[in-house]
Amino acid sequence: MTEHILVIIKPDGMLKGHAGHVLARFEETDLVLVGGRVVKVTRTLAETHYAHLKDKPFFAELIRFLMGEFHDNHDMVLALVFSGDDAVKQGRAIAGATNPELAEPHSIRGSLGRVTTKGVFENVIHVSSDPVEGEREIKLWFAPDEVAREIFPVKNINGRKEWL
Ligand code: IDP
Ligand code: MG
Repeated sequence: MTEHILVIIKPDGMLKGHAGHVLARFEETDLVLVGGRVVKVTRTLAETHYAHLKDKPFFAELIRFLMGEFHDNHDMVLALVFSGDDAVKQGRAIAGATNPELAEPHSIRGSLGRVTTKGVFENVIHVSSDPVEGEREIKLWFAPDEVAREIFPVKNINGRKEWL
């Protein structure tokens, strides 16, 4: 079934110059790139993106991480939308396990990630973990006009498109 996922090159990946490698890995699949933009990560965006993790002990640190505070204040990330059959399964396989130390050696996180001495997971990319999460995240990070295919229904308000 066709699924849609959000992929983010996180600040550690951006700072270390891994965006091209990540793109190349996704281009080896038959997933279709339908959206891409460099986004400045505000606190609101980071907290909304990770809202479901707000009770985790690492939440405050995670928000600071996504805002680039551990990486030279590099608060610009590359956000991508991919569509295709089993996009979640394919994308998560490319990413590898959440903890880079436990991730498969050839996955992005296994090969390029690390756990810092302070215990922060530098795991290079975010990939939506199910289609519902993918839809929520894509609608958070992208406006309808920023996605090149109409992957979700939109409404027209005064000539402007909004997600339905
Ligand atoms: P995922 O990114 O593989 O989907 P989630 O459980 O959704 O993993 O967690 C979101 C992010 O929170 C992870 O990518 C990682 O940056 C961070 N994180 C998750 N679990 C831990 C942890 O146990 N310690 C530190 N950071 C964590
Ligand atoms: Mg997740």
